[in-house]
Amino acid sequence: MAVIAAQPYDYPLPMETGVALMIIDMQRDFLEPGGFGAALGNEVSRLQAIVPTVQQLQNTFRDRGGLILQTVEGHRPDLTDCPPSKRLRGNPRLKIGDPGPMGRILILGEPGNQIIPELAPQPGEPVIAKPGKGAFYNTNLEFLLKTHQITHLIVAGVTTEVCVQTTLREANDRGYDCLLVEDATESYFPEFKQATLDMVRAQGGIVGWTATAHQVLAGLAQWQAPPRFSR
Ligand code: C5J
Repeated sequence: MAVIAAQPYDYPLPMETGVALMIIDMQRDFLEPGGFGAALGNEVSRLQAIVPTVQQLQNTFRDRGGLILQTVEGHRPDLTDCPPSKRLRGNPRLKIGDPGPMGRILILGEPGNQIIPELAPQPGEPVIAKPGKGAFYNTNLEFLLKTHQITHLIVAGVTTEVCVQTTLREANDRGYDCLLVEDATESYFPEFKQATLDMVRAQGGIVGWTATAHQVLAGLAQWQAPPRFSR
């Protein structure tokens, strides 16, 4: 049995466990100027600070043969999967689907919708396109996790209180044991990040666990991916 030192208590990782690293929405839309995040009026630069830490987790999972899943938030070019409420909310300067400096805002396949080059997936690493904030809504994520016999999710990415937290809650309700990596997630609003970390691990881990990347890496050093996950 491997263990990750975590809050509110140690996160147990039995050797036969299916563990996946889930990296949420590390796409140019949220991390670079001119994308969806900036169109909503946010200062995007603070999100870039977590990139090396997420990269470290990604490299470790690759080395250990663990499953790595990434998500991107995006919509079909014809916007049939984008509710008008989402497009119009807040009357942003650039709406979803409008042409922007990195192509059409939050549209699948556009330059702004690409995962940042530092975290680009390797062949065989699934990328789930999601039209909503939660990664389970209108996607085949649950099917994919079941196929790979995954029960434990180590979660990183942006933004902490929106897509990351929504996905954590969706996963928790479906029975997954989720650990949010404190320094591998970020928000445009530091106080919202802190509140999310506190909420996740409150009440005995009502949504899951939190730990630093250092703690996760130390715990993972004792764990070896079962052969079925080896690539
Ligand atoms: C947002 C996300 N914030 N990935 N998306 O709209 O958190």
